[in-house]
Amino acid sequence: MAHDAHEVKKEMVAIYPKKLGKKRAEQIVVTELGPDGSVPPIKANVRSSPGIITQRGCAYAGCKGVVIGPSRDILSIVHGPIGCSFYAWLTRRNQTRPPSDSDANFITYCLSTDMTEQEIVFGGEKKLKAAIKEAYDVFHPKAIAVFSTCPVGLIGDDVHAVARQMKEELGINVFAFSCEGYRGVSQSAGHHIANNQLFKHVIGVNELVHEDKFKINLLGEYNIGGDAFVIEDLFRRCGIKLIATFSGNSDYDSMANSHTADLNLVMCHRSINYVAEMMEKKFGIPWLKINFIGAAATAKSLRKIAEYFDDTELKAKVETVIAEEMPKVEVAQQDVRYRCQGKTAMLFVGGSRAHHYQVLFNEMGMEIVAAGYEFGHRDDYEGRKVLPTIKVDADSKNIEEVEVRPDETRYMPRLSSERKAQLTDPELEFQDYVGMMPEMEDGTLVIDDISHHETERLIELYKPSIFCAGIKEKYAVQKMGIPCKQLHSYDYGGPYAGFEGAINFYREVDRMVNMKVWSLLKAPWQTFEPQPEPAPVAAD
Ligand code: CFM
Repeated sequence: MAHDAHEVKKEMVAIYPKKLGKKRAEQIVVTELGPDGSVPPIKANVRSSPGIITQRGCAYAGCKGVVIGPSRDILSIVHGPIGCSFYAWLTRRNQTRPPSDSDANFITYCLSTDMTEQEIVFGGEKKLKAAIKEAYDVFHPKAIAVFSTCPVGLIGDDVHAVARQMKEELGINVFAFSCEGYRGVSQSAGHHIANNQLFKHVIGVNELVHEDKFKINLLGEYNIGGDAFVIEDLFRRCGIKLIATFSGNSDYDSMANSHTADLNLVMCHRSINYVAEMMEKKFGIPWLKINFIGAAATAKSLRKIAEYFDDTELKAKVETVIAEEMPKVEVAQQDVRYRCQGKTAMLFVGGSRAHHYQVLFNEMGMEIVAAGYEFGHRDDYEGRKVLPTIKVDADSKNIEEVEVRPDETRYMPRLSSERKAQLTDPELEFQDYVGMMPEMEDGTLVIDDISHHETERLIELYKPSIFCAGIKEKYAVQKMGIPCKQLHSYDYGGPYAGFEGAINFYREVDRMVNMKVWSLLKAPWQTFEPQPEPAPVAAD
C-alpha cells in the first residue's frame, strides 16, 4: 500500500475542531489482527456530528423502507406529512414476484395520512383511523402496518391503540411501529423497532405445517436487484425448503409461519439479528451466519446448511450444485483477473455490504484499501464477541428490548446439546458473526459513518480504481474521476448474489475500472482559464 494508513488518519482528522477530531479519531481505525484474533476497538453506532455530511438515514427509513417494505402484501400506511411517503416511494430496488397476477402486491403503492397543521395541533388519531378504514375498503389486505414519522411522536398520537382498535374492528392483523425518524442515531434503530413488532405481531400466527425435511428461513435478504430470486433457486436445487424470507420477495403468511422452520440463516446481521435471537429463545430455532455474496462464500454457506442438518443426501446435493456452478464462475474470474488484478476498491455502505462485497472484489484479484459502515455497530466490525462490552447509551435505551421467554407449547429445541457442542468450529459461525475487521488485511483503514471531507481526502490520496457507496455520494465521487458503484441499489444492475450474481458483478466492475473515460474527465473548473476583462462600454 502506497500510504501509511496511520498518517492518513492523522491528516484526515487534523482539519476538524478539537472535540470533533477526537471523536472522529475513535471512529477511524487501522486494522490489525492480534494473536488472539482480536482487532482494535472502533467507536460505532453513535450520533453523527452536525455538519460532517453523513451518509446515514433515519429510523423510519430502516423500519418502513428496509425491513417491512419489501413484503408485498402487508399494506403499509405512513402516518405523517406527505413528504415522508413521497421521498420513500419506490426508492429501494427490492423486487417481488407474486405467485400470480391476482395475488396482492402493494409495493408500488404509497399510502399516507397526509398529516397537516390541523392534525399537528389537534391530533392525528382520527385521521389515521379513517385512513386505515379507507385502505381496508379499497385493498382488503391480510395485514396493515402503520409507520410513525417524527411529528407523530412529538404530538403523542397513540398509534398502537389505534392499531388495536382497528384490528378488532376489521378482523385483520393491524400493527404499528413507533419508528419516528429521530429515534436512535440512524436507520439501525428502525431495524430493531421493525424486528420487535414483527416478532410480537406476525411471527407465529400461522400454524401451517410443512412436511419438508430441511426447513429454513432466510433473514436479512431484501431482494435488491433480484438477489433473493437467485438464492431461492439455489435452495430449490439443493432440496432446501424456504419457509420465509425476511423480507425480500416475501408475503405475510410465510413470515407468520416462519416459527415452523428448523434453522434461521442470517444474511444481513445488522438489520435482523434481533429476530434470530428472539426466535431462538421463544421457539428454539438456532441460527447460522451465512453470506451469499461471492461465489466462494455462497459455496461455503450452502455447505454450512448441509453441515447443520448433517444429512448425507443434502450434502451430496449441495456438492452437485456447487460442482455445476463453479466452473462457470472460474472462467469468468480468470477473464476479469487478467485486467483487474491489483486494482483497488473502497466500500462505504450500510451495515453489512461493506463486509460482504469485499469477498467479490477479492475473488477478482482486487484489493480493499478502506471500508466502513454507515450505521453498523461494534459487533458488525469486531465480531459478536464484543457484545458484552458494548455500553448502552441513552440513544439505544430509547428502543424497546423485548423480554422473550420460551413459548409454553411451541418451544422445541432443534438440536440436542451434544449436537450443539459439535458446532463450535468458528468457521461455521453458528449463532455467531465474526465481523468485518478480522477478515481484512492488516493496515487497512476502517471508517465508521464516514464524512464527506474524509471521502474526498481518501480519494485524493489513494485514487482508488472504484469507490462503492450510494446515490448521495455517487456523483460527487465521479466528478473526481473515480467510478462509483452503488452497492445499495446496484445502480441498474444485479443480481449479485450466488454464483450467477458473482459473474454479473465481476463483469460490471471489470467494465467500470477499465473504462478509459475516467482519466479523460475534467470538470469545467479544472479547465477554466480566466477571460480578459471585457472592454468598457462607452457611455452615451
Ligand atoms: Fe442490511 Fe441491506 Fe445493508 Fe441494511 Fe440499507 Fe440495503 Fe445497505 Mo442500503 S438491510 S444493512 S439498511 S444489507 S438499504 S439491503 S444496501 S444501507 S448495506
